[in-house]
Amino acid sequence: MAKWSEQSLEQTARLKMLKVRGCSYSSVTCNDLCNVADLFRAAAEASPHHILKLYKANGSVVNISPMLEPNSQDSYYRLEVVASDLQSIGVKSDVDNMESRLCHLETKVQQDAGNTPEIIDNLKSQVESFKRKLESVKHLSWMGLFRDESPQQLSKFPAKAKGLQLNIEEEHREVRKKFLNMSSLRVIEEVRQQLKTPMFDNWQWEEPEMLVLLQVMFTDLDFLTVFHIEVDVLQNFLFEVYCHYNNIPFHNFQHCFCVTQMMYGLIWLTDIWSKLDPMDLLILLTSALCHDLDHPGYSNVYQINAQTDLALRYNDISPLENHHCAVAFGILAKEESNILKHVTTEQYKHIRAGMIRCILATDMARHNEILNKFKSVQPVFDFRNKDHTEVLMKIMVKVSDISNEARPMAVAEPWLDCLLQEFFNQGDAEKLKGLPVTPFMDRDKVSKPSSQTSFIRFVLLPLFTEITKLFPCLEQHILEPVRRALEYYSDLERATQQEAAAAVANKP
Ligand code: LUO
Ligand code: ZN
Repeated sequence: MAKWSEQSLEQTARLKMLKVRGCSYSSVTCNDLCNVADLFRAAAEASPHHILKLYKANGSVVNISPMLEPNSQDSYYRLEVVASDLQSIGVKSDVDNMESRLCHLETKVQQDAGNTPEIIDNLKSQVESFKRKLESVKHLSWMGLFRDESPQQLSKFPAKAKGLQLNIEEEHREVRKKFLNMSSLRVIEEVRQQLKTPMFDNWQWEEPEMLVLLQVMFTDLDFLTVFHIEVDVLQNFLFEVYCHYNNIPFHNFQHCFCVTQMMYGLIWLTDIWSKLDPMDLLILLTSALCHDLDHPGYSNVYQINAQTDLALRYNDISPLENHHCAVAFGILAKEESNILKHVTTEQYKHIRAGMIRCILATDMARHNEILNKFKSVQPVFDFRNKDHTEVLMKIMVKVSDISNEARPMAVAEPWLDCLLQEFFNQGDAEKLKGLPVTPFMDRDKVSKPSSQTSFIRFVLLPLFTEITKLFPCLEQHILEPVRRALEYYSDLERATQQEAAAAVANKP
């Protein structure tokens, strides 16, 4: 039986000009999959027990499948033999058992001797470092050896939580220092103008700079004057929001910034800043900022199926969105970060109710409910009608939330890779736990182009078309780019299918 080697067996086999023989999409069978995997195994001289992972030149993982896109002269795949068949030798459970036996022993000794002998601390750090080595190999999630930094997991191992927590707190301190140092600088006019359009490229900016740009948005919409917000309170609020987004592939602080920046752009492009009450503008921007706070990287379906604490706490009713909103008001409950400190009780009630409505509206399970409501009022829209403005605000937060494809392709496409990475992590976890695998989260079944063409055709275009009926100027700013994105992914989908069909035709 193959044993886990001291360090991950990394044999980088540059597979130049490897033209993988594809199969027709519908006829992909294990046979074909095994043939392709065998081909890679042979190339990497790996045994049947070794686990292979294939990476693109940019480091993202690709599935080893007959649908694999052929590489070209100047791009290659990187093949790694990342592990042996650890499940069969049960490394994961052995390590877990060792760790829990150690924790049990530590508790027992503390009860008897009143303290923890050095030997136990040494043992624990050795187990910890061995586990870190195992987890350090990326994408072992489907082996049950994934770096699970969820609060539930961390609460079981205080030492690990403490170590990880220190790193995160150090990083936060660094970001805060840079943010406050930069916040006195004046942002140049060209950047301020770009900030008001969907062309803005978030990938060019680091987290302290994004915090400065968020402060610019709140300032340029005159919120500090209208709501008597002190600059240091706003900075504390923005920093607390930053600290409460998690380090996960998609629903992280970058996503929060993108959604807020798109909302800021929509407010200016639609001229809605002159048509809505300033409180409603504050609701829109603050809801966008807070709409995914403390997202764990696993969807509502996962929360409910896995019966997580969130699902239990919110009775399966939009558990994530309820949590995001509760975290937001937890931050506002603190004196030093309460940007609503000086508003009247009536204003506070209005703003709170508006934020709850808008953040809860981002649950995609309610997509059709909200879009149909908007479709019913759009033809007779009246900005003086509360029902009309309330559903418009929900639509604006929803549009901002899923609008990556309205951005330039170079900005949008990396977001889809991040999203699929987070979705596939969930699909892996569902497989490991024996839960139903969410359809578009199964890395063995989802192709990037076809999932995106469906999403654009059936979700994005109907939504963006409806809001463009109310604000025709959005045709050029968000509808046109999304139509171009649909063409791009449709071409990609056709090319992939033609490649597969050609491969079948040429099959010996
Ligand atoms: C829509 C959505 C829900 C949860 C998390 C992310 C997303 N977003 C996207 N999903 N946000 C932006 C995008 C995007 O550009 N593409 C996709 N693509 C696929 C995977 C998809 O179909 N997502 C999807 C569609 C409908 C749905 O509920 C009705 C949930 C997710
Ligand atoms: Zn979001």
